[in-house]
Amino acid sequence: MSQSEGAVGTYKKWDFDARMEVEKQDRRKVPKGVLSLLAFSPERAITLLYVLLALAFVLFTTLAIVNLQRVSAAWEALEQARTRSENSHATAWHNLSEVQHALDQQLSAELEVIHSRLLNVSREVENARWKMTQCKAGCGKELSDRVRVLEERDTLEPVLRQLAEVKQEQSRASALLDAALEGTRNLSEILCTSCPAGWQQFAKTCYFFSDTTKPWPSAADFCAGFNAHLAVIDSEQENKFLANHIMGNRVFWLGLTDAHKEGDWQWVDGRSLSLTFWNSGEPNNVGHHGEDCVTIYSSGHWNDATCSNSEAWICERSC
Ligand code: 2F8
Ligand code: CA
Repeated sequence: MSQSEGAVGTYKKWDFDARMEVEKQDRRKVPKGVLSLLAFSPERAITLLYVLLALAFVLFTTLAIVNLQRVSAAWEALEQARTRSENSHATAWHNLSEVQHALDQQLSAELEVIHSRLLNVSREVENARWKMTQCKAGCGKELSDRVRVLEERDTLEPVLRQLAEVKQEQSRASALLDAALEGTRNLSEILCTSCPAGWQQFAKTCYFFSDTTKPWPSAADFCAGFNAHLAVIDSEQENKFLANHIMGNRVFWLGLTDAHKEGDWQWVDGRSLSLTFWNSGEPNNVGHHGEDCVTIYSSGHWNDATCSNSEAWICERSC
């Protein structure tokens, strides 16, 4: 590089640096846009300021209105909530007072019941007290009597229990005996093939129809002499069988009498009278001596007759 070329370069660099410095200083003083606006005229700047003020006013008013609306809505919501709260409070109060009323009623009813029970109890207590004052020696005796009865009952209890057991045993033994007797009877019936001469057989039993007559006691003795007794009737078939062997208007003594007690008819073998074939109007116990012995007609009907009368008779014995 030449010397002149070096001088021009130095000058250019100095000029450029000077301009840069001026620009820097300008930038430091005022913003460029505002300065350019204000730079036109003061009226225009004032107008601009008014516009800005108006805008600020509008913005402020808008914000105020919005806030007012929000406050109003909040107030309304608050009012509604207060109304709801008041309503629910009133409802709750109403319900509560109803419940209280019901409880009051229930309580007073229960109190009345308790009161009446207490009255009863106090009456009973009063009654018992009165009885105690009235009850002196007599009650003591009554009490001791009751205690004695209770003690006796305690003593008797085992004896009664034993007695019941004995009765049970007796009843069992009696049942066994009955069964054994039944077996014996069946056996004797099986073994029974024929009756003595002159005796009639019916259902394993032999019967003797007399040709002569005797008073009832003698007839009974006669039968006993043959290991038999006057006829005892315990079925309709048996009564019919006997009636069929009676001819005409003949009558025969049966083994039935009430000689021991009027009206209490008993068979000679000890069986009680249950099945009867009394003739119409019998037994009538007529005559001076009464009628304590029974005869059977050919019709099969019975009549009470005087025992001392002389009549035919029927003996009976097992085969
Ligand atoms: O001999 C006594 C007898 O007389 C009548 O029978 C024939 C009586 N009968 C009537 O009166 C129906 C029996 O009762 C009486 O025993
Ligand atoms: Ca009679």
